[in-house]
Amino acid sequence: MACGVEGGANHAHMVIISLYILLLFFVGCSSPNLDIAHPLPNETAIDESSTPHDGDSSIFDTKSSEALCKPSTAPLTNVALNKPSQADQSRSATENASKANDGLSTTCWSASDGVPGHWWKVDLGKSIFLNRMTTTWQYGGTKYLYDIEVSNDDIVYTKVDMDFDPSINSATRKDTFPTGVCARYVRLTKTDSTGFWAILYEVEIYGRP
Ligand SMILES: [Ca+2]
Repeated sequence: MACGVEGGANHAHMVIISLYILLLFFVGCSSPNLDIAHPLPNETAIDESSTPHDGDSSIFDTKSSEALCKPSTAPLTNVALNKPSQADQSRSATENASKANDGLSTTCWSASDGVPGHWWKVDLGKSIFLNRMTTTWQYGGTKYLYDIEVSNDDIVYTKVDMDFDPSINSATRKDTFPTGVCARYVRLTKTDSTGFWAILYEVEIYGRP
């Protein structure tokens, strides 16, 4: 099922969304790469306390990583594909967390508003050295900001200083992990206060299983 458009709180927003829906009718909802100007809903105060942060930096310790992750020469693989995933909320049963890593570009996970702090996470099943990840959002050109955190126990998460270009003008973003990041769980938290909803069509995480 194709993903819906964002909801809105005011009349002007609804009118413009209606126009957008008409546009979708003509171009198809399965085109998340469209760079479409979009109205900003009323901004909501940022609640940084709800954003998961901090953690144990030992996840990047060489000895700890070697104990958890085995070096592998296997081809880089999307190790997140169809793995168990969760989110802090979902807009509907058809736009739940699993839709962000089901391998389908037409399905998505959607939060139910544009408040920053909504998160999505995946259990890779075992600790793996991670290489890079790709996230495909609903819109391009809106400069989504998000934190990437990793964990090996799903309790203590460590924010990763990812290498990405914040000015990239595309719905699909590519982030590279620093060398030696060994993790089983990856959590993505949307942090910007633009008002755009956290709507992820697909998350691909590449490592050598
Ligand atoms: Ca999908």
